[in-house]
Amino acid sequence: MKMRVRLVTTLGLLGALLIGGAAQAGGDVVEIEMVNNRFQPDELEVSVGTTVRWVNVERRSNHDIYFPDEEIASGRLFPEESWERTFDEEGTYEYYCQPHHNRGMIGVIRVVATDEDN
Ligand SMILES: [Cu+2]
Repeated sequence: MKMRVRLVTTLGLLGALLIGGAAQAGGDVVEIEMVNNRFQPDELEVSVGTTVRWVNVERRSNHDIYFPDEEIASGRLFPEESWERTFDEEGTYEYYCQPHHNRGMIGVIRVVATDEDN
């Protein structure tokens, strides 16, 4: 897992793309797409240390990511823009898109301990 972290750091986008397909374990990068006014997937479980990257793949709409409990906000993301957050602590992180909250654009990240910690 630690090697994967270093790989992402060293190779940047290329590394992230190579690893993306297997990104469920700690230290990886997992992508969530924003499409059709939804987060896909809208529910995600990741290991501690995982970086989640939200990517706006809409043609026109812009979105944001807002964690109300912590008041952490991405700012507006226009098409093809992305934003990342690394989750270093276990927990359930509920979030939503502020402009489309009332239309159900919500999501949740569940961060669980890695096998190495058990
Ligand atoms: Cu939105």
